Amino acid sequence: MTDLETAPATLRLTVGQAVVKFLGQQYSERDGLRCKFFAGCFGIFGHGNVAGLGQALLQAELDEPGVLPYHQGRNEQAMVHIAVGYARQKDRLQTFAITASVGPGAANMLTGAALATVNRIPVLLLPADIFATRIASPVLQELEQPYSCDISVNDAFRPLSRFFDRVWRPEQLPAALLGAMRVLTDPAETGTATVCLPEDVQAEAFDWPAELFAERVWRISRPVPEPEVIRAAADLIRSARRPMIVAGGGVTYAEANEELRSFVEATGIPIGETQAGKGSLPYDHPLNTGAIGATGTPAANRIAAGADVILGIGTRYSDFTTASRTAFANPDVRFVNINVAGLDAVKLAGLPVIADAKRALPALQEALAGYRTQDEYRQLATSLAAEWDARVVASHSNGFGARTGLLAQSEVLGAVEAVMDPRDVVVCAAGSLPGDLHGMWRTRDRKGYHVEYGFSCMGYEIPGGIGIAMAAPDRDVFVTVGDGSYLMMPTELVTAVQEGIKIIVVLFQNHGYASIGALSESLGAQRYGTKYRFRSPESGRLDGDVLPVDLAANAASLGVTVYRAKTLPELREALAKAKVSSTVVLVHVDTDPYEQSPAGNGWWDVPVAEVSTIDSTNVARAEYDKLKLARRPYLSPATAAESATTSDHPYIEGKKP
Ligand SMILES: Cc1ncc(C[n+]2csc(CCOP(=O)(O)OP(=O)(O)O)c2C)c(N)n1
Ligand SMILES: [Mg+2]
Repeated sequence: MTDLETAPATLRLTVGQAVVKFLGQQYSERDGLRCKFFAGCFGIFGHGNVAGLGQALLQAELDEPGVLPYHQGRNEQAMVHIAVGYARQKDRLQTFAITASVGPGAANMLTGAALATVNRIPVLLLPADIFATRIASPVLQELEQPYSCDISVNDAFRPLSRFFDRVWRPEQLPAALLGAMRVLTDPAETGTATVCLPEDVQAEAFDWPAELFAERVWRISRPVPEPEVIRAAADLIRSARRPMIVAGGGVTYAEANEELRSFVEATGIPIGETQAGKGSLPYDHPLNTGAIGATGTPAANRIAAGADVILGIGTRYSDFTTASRTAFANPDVRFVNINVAGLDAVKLAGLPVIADAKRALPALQEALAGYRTQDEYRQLATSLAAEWDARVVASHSNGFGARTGLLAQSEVLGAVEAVMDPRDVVVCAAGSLPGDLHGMWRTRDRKGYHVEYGFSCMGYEIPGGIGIAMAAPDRDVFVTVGDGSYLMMPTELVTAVQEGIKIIVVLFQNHGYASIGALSESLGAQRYGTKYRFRSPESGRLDGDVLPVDLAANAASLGVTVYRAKTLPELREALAKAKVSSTVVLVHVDTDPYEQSPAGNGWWDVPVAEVSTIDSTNVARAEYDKLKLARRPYLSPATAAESATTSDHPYIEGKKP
C-alpha cells in the first residue's frame, strides 16, 4: 500500500463552502421521523459575507440545487423572525440558517437572537466578523475598543445565544458547527446558536476531512422521568382536592397533546393555557378553562386561585402566566413541574420532573390510577369556561362598530375567526391583540395559534407569519398586527411577494399604541407618548391631529393586494376574498383604541412612580401599593400537605391507596 492510498480523504473548500456543505447534511429525527434540519438559508449580503458565504451559496445552488436553498430577506432581524416562525410551527425539528454581513447587518440580528433564545426556539446565526488577520483594521463597520483587539459587534450575541463561537482559523470550524448542532437539537438547551465567521476566514481554503460532510442525524431526545420522581409527583397530586394543569409551549413542542388529553380525561384535572401553550387542547374541551394569568379568562383564573396543586407542563412561568405571582392564591399551593429544562422544572419551588411531556404524562397517569377529581369540581370548570365562551361570542358582534363608526377589536377578531378553517393559524406578537387573542381566541388545532409572547416583539408578526406559511403551506396564515407593530417592520411583505408565500395580514389601525395607552392610563401616566399625533403648534406637545399615514397605501406599494374595511360587512367581504386569494393580502381595518375587549381579572406588575407631582400618578401608586400585597413568593417545598392523607377532601373521589 502506498501512502497515498492510506491518506484520509480530504476536500479542499473555503470555510464558507464547508459551512454550506455541512449544513446541507444535517438531519433531525424524532419518533422515527427524519427531516432536514435546515430548510434553507436566509441572507443579506455585504462585504462581510458576499464573497464568502455568498459565493458558497451560489456554488451550492448551481452544483447541488436544493441542498441548502437560499432566500433573500429585507432586514436581518426579520430573517431571524422568519426562522423562528418556521421552527416553532415545525415543533423545533427544523429551522433556517441566517447569514448577515459584518457590523450593522450582524447587529440587526441581535433582537432576533434574543427572541429565539427567550422562546427556546432553534435558529442558527452566521454573522460575518472582522478580519482575523487584522491586516486592514479597522475595516468598514468595525467596532474598535481601546482595551482589546478581539472584540467586535458580534460579542453582543454572547448573552443572547445558547451557543456562541467565532472561527478565527479554519481548523476550528468542525468543533464550532458540531457544538452549534448539539445545542440546536437539544430540547432543554435550544435557542440561538451563533457562529461568527470573519470575512477573510470565510474565503480561505482548507483541506477538510471528507467525513465532516457525512450525513449526520441528530436525535431530538425524549428524556424519560425517574420512577421515584413520578411516585413523588403522584403522591403530591393525590393529596390535592383542586389540582390544576398549566399547559405551556412544551406540551405542543413535545407533540404531547393526545397524552395530555388522555391524562386530563383520566384524572379530571382542568387545564389553563399559557400563550405558547394555547391549543394544547381544543378550546371547547370541557376541562379546558382557557388562558391563564394576567391575560387569562375568569374561568382559568378562578380555578387557579383556589388550586392546591399546580401541575405545570412545559411552562416557563412568566409573569403573564403567574399574573406576577398572584394567580395561585391558595396559601397551601404546591407545584409539580414537568419540563425538559431543569431551569424551568424547579421554578416556584416545584417538584421537578425533568422529562419530556410525551413520556412523563403517561407515566404519571399510570401512577395516578384510581385518582379522579370530584364531579362538582369538574362541573365548575366546565361551566365557568362556558360562561366565558358566551361572553366571547357576544363580543364578536356586539354592534359597537355600527354604533360608533369604529369597529371594536373583538368584532374584528370574531370576523377573522369566522372565515378561518380550523387548521388555519392566527399570528401575533405585541400590542393589545395578544391579550385579546390569549383570552378570546377559540383555538381548534394544536398548531392553530401562534402568538410570540416570550419576547413580545413588535415587528415579529409579518416575518413570523412568513416562516409559519413556509412551514405549513397547507394552512392559511392570518397575521393580526397593530399599526405600531406594522410600522416597526412591514419590510418582509416584499419577501412574501417575491417568494409567492401567501399570508393574510389583518392590520388594526388605531393610530398608536392602544395597549400601552391603556396601561399608561391605568398607571396614572395619562397615555403619554402612545398616540400618533402631530406636534401641536398651540401646546407644543404631541397632542395635535391624527397623522395622515396610510398604511394600506404603504402595503399596496410593496406589491400586496389590499382591501380596506370600516364596517363589519365590509370586513367580512374583504376577509372572504383574502381567504380564497392566492396572493399576499392585507386587510386594513379601522378600530377603536378605547374599546376594551372582555377580560379576566389577572394582574400584571408594572411599578408606578412612588413620588410624583401628578395627581393621577399618586392615585395609581396608592392602588398599586394595595394590589402588590397579593404577590406570593412561592417558596414552600413541594411535599404533600400533612393533612393530605387523612382530612376530608370534598373534591376528590379516589383516595391515596
Ligand atoms: C420592539 C418593541 N418595542 C416596544 C415594545 C413595547 N410595546 C408593546 S405593545 C406596544 C404598542 C403596540 O402598538 P400597536 O401595534 O399599534 O398595537 P395596539 O397597542 O394599538 O394594539 C409597544 C410600544 C415592544 N413590545 N416591542
Ligand atoms: Mg395601534
